[in-house]
Amino acid sequence: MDKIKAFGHKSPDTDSTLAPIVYSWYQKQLGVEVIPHVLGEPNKEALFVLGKFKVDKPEILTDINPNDEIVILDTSNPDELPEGINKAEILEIVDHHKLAGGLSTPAPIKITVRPVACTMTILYELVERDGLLDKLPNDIAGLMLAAILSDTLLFTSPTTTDRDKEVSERLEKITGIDMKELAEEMFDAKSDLTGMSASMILLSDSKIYELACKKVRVAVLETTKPENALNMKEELLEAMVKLKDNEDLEMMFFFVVDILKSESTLLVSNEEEKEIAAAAFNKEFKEEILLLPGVISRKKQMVPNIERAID
Ligand SMILES: [Mn+2]
Repeated sequence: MDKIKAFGHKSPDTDSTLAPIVYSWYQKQLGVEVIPHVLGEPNKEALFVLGKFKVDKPEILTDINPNDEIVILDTSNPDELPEGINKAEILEIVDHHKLAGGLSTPAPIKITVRPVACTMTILYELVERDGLLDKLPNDIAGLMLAAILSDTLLFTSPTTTDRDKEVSERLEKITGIDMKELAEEMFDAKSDLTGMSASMILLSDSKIYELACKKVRVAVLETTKPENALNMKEELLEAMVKLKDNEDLEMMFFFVVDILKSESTLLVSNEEEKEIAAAAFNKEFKEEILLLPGVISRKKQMVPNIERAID
């Protein structure tokens, strides 16, 4: 029989790249063999973390076969998963996002969705529940800590809960790693745009939503050096127009998030988007740019505000 495959969402970020590895370690302790996968090339931050803890990059999953047994992590949204996902045999979902609907299974499955900032916080709770904390190896604990730091932007994101902080502190003790130092190294890795085209930048952390019946892409670049991206403004705007055309999108919003200042700069490429964004955040544009102090979370701030404005 084929082995169980675990993976996160498309355009894998640090959580979606590393959670399958941690989940596979966890299942191995329970006597179940699970192979970690990713649905695309991980971002630079995730690759940095894999290198730092000397862990192999999960294999890239290209397609899903109808009888594959799969575990879905860090999403439950079919738009962020391969086509044909409902034909596979979904065994389990572990996630920390809102329920988008659309997945269906012929029989009951295990679903763990908790309102925390990162899949790893939930995986830690499952490992703890099953009495496996003593067995947690340093590298696996390090991956968990790194993903929480990434999803919470070192606890500055409004998605952060007390639970994420508590778990991080325990992981810091287990690994002996200074989490501020680790976060700094990760954010530096993520801010390096060398070798990336405008469209790669737009797609590296990017999700498509159906907002008030409109197909909208909300792309984010978390960085400590926003000027690296903003210097490419013209190319980025051009690439946004092309992407909307290719993907039949009605709108696209690109937020360059300054991790250190906890603010974002929003780029949009037409008048309609400008109006929506100005209404969403109650601010005026200067050129094609809108500066948004305090706006750093796609899930809690960007998407709900845009959705309200479109509506
Ligand atoms: Mn996540």
